Amino acid sequence: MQTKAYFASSVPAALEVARQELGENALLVGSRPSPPQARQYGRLEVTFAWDPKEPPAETPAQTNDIRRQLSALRVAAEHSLTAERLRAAGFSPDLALDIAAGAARRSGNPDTAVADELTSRIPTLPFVDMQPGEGRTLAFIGPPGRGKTISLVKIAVNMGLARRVPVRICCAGAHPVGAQEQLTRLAAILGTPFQASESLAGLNVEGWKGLTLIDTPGISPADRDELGELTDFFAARPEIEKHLVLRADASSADMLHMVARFAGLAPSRLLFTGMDEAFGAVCVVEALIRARIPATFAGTGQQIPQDLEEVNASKLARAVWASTGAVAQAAAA
Ligand SMILES: Nc1nc2c(ncn2[C@@H]2O[C@H](COP(=O)(O)OP(=O)(O)O)[C@@H](O)[C@H]2O)c(=O)[nH]1
Ligand SMILES: [Mg+2]
Repeated sequence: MQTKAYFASSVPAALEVARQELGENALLVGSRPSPPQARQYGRLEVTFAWDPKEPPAETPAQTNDIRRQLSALRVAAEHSLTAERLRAAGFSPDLALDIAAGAARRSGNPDTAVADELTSRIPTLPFVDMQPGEGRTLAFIGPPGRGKTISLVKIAVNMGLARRVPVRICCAGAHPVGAQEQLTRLAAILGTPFQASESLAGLNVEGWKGLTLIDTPGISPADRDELGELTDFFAARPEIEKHLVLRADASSADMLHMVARFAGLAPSRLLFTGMDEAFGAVCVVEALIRARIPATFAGTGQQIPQDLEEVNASKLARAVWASTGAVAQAAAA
């Protein structure tokens, strides 16, 4: 036990200060008139005994301060856990931190906050139903062998023929041997008009009421002339919706490299095929967020026409966030 004296105008006033400073168990041990030299501080000298081992009670202001600090610590811990979980699942460290910071600014359930944050960052655009008499042209561009032709045929069936929208298929440029024949056969099976042209310049895409789908040759880094020809063709026809077709099982760095390579064609959409073969969709989501080019369709298998999905940002975000939990559990096991 220790003692401490307070100068105050009354015993209750001294008790209030002593309880705040020394704790609720401060014990009044005596009071007497203050000596003359201390009278200016209070009429009474009141002495309390207290046990220094008992922590002093916090003032309401201190309690609020501690609560605020605890809540800030909790948010910071949550933030770094989220960032670590996103990073471990394959997001790049800076994007993982950025998403975690955005999620921390959202109120409510932390899991929902991350999914909502991801949803708000994934650019998507729905396929707007075709109106009677409307003409719309979609072109499929990208490197060879990523699924341009197969996606075109899936879209022809699902967005065109199945909805009684007239479809026309065009194929232009120097396609590899057999590719044009494959598309000619597919168009014949679907019963759609088919136009093939050696050069893009010879392609007449105007004046069709319905869906026009253009297959373009796969462009490799060496195909500078073809890329130039495509660039000129699309620059003169800005109304054409250009889907850059990429594989979902590539790394996000590869995807973004392709986006940069085809930037001259100003792709209006990214279309990922092989979602069925990819290990999760983290790379797809990172590429979409970084490229800021929306997705409308995704390929989910080799079956025509059923293996085509319309991309839903919320569904994709929730699937990706749930998959990061599985990665974290596997790492902990
Ligand atoms: N598993 C899977 N394979 C796909 C998908 N889309 C396309 N493919 C396959 O990818 C290969 C190349 O497709 P193709 O349309 O000819 O590519 P293109 O050269 O870009 O026109 C073919 O074997 C397709 O069956 C998909 O969503 N999932
Ligand atoms: Mg092809």
